[in-house]
Amino acid sequence: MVKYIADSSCDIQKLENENFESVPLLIYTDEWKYLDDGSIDISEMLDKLEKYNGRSYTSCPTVESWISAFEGAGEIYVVTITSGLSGTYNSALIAKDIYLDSHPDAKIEVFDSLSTGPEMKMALEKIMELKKEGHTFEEVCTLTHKYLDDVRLFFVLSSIHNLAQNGRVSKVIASAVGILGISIIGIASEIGIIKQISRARGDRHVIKTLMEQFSSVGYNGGKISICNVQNINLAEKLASAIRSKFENADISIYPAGGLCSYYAERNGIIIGIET
Ligand code: X90
Repeated sequence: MVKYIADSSCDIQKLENENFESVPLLIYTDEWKYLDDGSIDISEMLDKLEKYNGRSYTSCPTVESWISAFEGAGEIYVVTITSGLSGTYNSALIAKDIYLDSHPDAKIEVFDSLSTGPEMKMALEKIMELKKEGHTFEEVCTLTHKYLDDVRLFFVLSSIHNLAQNGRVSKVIASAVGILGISIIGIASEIGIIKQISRARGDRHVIKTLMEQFSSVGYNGGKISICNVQNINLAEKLASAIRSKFENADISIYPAGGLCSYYAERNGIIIGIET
């Protein structure tokens, strides 16, 4: 059996393919915890966190949870959140070694997305498409690594409180926390960490900046995936700006799951684009 697996930072609990499985990360405080398995009421979680004065944290999927997702499969494709910010990729590699000990004929590839959310979803869709076209395991691996090189991830955040609290942004970026009304625009860097590229005030300015960025990385009407944390409005405004230049662009808009909602915070959007 073939299996397609991602950690829950890919925002998707179900894909068209029934052999897809999401492996949850954990979001927690000293008092409660949320397993990011699709059961989180995002709006409630955000409210609760915004009112909470203590610290909050996340942790990567356990090795056991990866292994139980692999169970029964002989050909396995795993896409993880960036190894630059999370231990998730490593825990998947450990699970792979353990699984191969007891299933020596299995084939497993773990893709480090050096990114998150939409880029992971796009990689999974690519893998499924390549399998449908009849490619071998080795070909799917090569072509997917190449695809990941060509997809770019952008984000717009109006708070980086949780990223800063958990040491996932540099001190320089963290010093901007709380400047009201300013959004931070950034990208996943080549080594899979957060890189700020601009700041903007107001949706119009945000969209103008993004459109300039997209053309500077060579966007030419390809596929775009936009996940949003309770900000469908900005996602749709961006989609219509893109469509006004590229009429037939294939754009999907969907809500962020638990992990990305926690880090991108309310009003954040994360965008994957094919270049
Ligand atoms: O292992 C863990 O506990 C998970 C840590 C995840 C840390 C970062 C998640 C960022 C999610 C923020 C905008 C996009 C960032 C681009 C990443 C290179 C969303």
